[in-house]
Amino acid sequence: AMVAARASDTGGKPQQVDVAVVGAGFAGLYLLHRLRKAGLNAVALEEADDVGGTWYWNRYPGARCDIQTIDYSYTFDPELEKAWTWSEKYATQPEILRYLGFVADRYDLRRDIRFKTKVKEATWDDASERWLITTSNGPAVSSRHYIMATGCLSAPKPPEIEGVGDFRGEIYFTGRWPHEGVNLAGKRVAVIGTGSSGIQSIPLIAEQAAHLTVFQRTPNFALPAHNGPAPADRLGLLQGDRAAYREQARQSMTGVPYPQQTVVSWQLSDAERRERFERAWAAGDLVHILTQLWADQGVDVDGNKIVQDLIREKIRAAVKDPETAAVLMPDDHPFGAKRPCLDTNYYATYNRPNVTLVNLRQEPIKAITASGIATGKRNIDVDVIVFATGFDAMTGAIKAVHPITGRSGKSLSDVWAHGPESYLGLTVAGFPNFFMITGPGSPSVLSNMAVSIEQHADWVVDRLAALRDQGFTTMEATDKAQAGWAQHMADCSMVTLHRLANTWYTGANVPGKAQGVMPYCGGVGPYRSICDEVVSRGMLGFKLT
Ligand code: FAD
Ligand code: N01
Repeated sequence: AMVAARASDTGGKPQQVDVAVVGAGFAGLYLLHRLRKAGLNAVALEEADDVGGTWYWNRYPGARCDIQTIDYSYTFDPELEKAWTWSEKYATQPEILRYLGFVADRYDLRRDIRFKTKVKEATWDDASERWLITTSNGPAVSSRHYIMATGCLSAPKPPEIEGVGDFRGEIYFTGRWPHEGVNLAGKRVAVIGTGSSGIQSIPLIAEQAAHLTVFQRTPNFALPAHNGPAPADRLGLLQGDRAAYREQARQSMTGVPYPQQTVVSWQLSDAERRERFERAWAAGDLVHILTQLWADQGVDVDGNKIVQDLIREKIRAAVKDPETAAVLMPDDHPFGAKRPCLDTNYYATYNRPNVTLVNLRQEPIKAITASGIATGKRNIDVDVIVFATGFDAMTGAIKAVHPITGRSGKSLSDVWAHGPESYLGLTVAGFPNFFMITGPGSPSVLSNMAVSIEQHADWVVDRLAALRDQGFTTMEATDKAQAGWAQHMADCSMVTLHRLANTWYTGANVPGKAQGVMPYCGGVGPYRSICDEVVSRGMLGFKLT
């Protein structure tokens, strides 16, 4: 009866499909394509008025990818790869958005996407073995399967600072930047936050604004992107044997085809380490510097500290004022334990006369006032405040659909009250026929997401097709399998340094959020093998009915 009541709230009969997908970003688009090819009829529900997801919303100045674009692309269709050429090593947001639009058109995906449609609630009905999904716009959807491709960096964090409503100037969020752009000429601008979004936008905002004040709480490691054309060596590898290059990415630790480094730091002399570091610094490649220096850099604090020291040296050299340089030097987390940033002129921006850095560790923000920002020490008047304060990552967009009600009336938020639990990062016990793409428990954000998204979507669609072909109607993770996955997740994270930093990977950036390393730390290739093994062992850990 409850289900029927909700359907009638939308004022019409629910739309009947095999599969409901939420989101039309990188993941939702590929899912639609694969579902259609598997003969399953599907609809994607998307809050925005166009495709693109991350690349639709994040239009701030300087927005780009930080995985080389030849790697950060779909790989499912060699013809698609031939039909599109990236103009740069790291494409800009407008170019990536054009690419996703191109993909949507090429595979005629838009006809199955309902735009400007936010999903509000989802309820499993045991009797009919279907999900009922209510929306902000148009009919509800009744589906056999429910896939959340809602993104792990798609729910911006609220400002969390007192007095935002009092401010008389303009306020912007990097993750919701106005489509028409913002004219900052002649204005006094504040940027709060020095994560990837802040670090990409600060140099360009500084060029436009009369004055820029950067409010930094925790300094971050940033590396020069050295953007330009795609590097000849990487392009050569790709073009030499495209299939082998893509396969190596799928089997790699990070989703980018680099070999596993085996030499450890103490087998190298100072000079050899420096030589490796300088080569990596000059390459302008996040994955290279994170994985190719020495094997212990990501697993051992001493091996890691050597990298940190070398980067701090670079910061000291780039920033003229020694006090400012000291404030910019990260000192509270291992390199790589928090997502490092790729920058263009970031540190040099602090040499400009129109840029000031405020160290919030010494003078925390007390409040936002009518005219600007008040710290413990002073009032700083500004015309514009830019929040580059990040996202309620990995679980934010999933929990925003509330409630998601599974078997026996249990809601996902309640089940996850002490932190997200899953099996393979893709499914949750008690929630039949429910799937998450790059959710907590997936390698997602510790990888080239394009590779993880394709793997997740392929695995899920193949399972749905197999289920249908074998005459089953439901699949659900067992509690035991889920507990085993939690243990395996914890074991994997113990051998990395991620647990030693307070970051959005661990939930530490959102006040009150449950703490724990959310992404799977065991690597993309090993993760893929596990997912394949689950299938080859007769859907190990799943109940099929
Ligand atoms: P998204 O692109 O986030 O799409 C999710 C969609 O779901 C959104 O369009 C959203 O509107 C919609 N949605 C969510 N909730 C609802 C709801 N309730 N109802 C209806 N619609 C809903 N990853 C990399 O691997 N390399 C990079 O270089 C890289 N750069 C990044 C740069 C930025 C600025 C950011 C923020 C992230 C970056 N990422 C990068 C991560 C990036 O999010 C992923 O690579 C990828 O784009 C995610 O695709 P997705 O489809 O899973 O999610
Ligand atoms: O967000 P973040 P982001 N008062 O959470 C500060 C991807 N991405 O949007 O560290 C004051 O990293 C916060 O300080 P602290 C990428 O995966 C990629 O920049 O919590 N300050 C931090 O400095 C990335 O990791 C690209 O002390 C506050 C900053 O705001 C992820 O998205 C570009 C505050 C937030 O940094 C998120 O990046 C952009 C407060 N109340 C994003 N709250 C590429 O380059 C937060 N901060 C590809």
